[in-house]
Amino acid sequence: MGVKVYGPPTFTSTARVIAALEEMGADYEVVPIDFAAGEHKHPAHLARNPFGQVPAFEDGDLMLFESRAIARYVARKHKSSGPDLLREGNLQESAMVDLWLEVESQQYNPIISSIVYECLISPIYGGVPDRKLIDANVEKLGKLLDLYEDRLSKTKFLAGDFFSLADLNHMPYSQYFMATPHASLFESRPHVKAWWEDLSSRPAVRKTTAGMPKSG
Ligand code: GS8
Repeated sequence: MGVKVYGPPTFTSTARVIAALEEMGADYEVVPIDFAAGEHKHPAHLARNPFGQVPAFEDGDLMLFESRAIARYVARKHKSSGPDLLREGNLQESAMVDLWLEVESQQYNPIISSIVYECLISPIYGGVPDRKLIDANVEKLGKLLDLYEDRLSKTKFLAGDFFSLADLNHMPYSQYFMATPHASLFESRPHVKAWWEDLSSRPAVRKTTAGMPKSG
């Protein structure tokens, strides 16, 4: 039984898993889930992900949900054949990877996902973007990216001078964010800009983002 990723491949959380699989050169199959038909809330999918969300992941008899946990599993499973995304052989480097993984999920994700939702997703469903919420989060993101700019002026990638899962996990929402009118938050910070250009031009990332919105 091969690896299966359940979910639309262009959705951010599904894309996080696919990007990890692509980075590690792993074989996998995407099983699309029909959101319009509410398939994510059907019993068959709830058995895979009890929150009725995507992605869900299957590797033989191992079933997982939560994209960041799945990406870690993929990085560990294939660490001898792909890039070392977790640095678990080095206590200090792995601590820095863990730290920036936490920054992504606890600080970056809530802010950037709100901007992306208001600017790009809500209008698809007939919603009116909440200007106040966008402005507040754009201000917060600017402050957060100042910290990133400082960090990236000292090291090439977030956890150090090596590419890691901490960088990769930033990709899905950043890809969408760059298609919002607020992309200048990245463009105006030279180290953040260079980091994003590096990240977004990786072959695994290009393949993953093929069906996603593009900047500009
Ligand atoms: C979030 C999954 C999620 O929000 C993860 O896997 O990282 N922390 C989880 N999935 C959204 C699609 S965005 O990619 C989803 O399935 N939403 C449907 C719903 O909540 O009903």
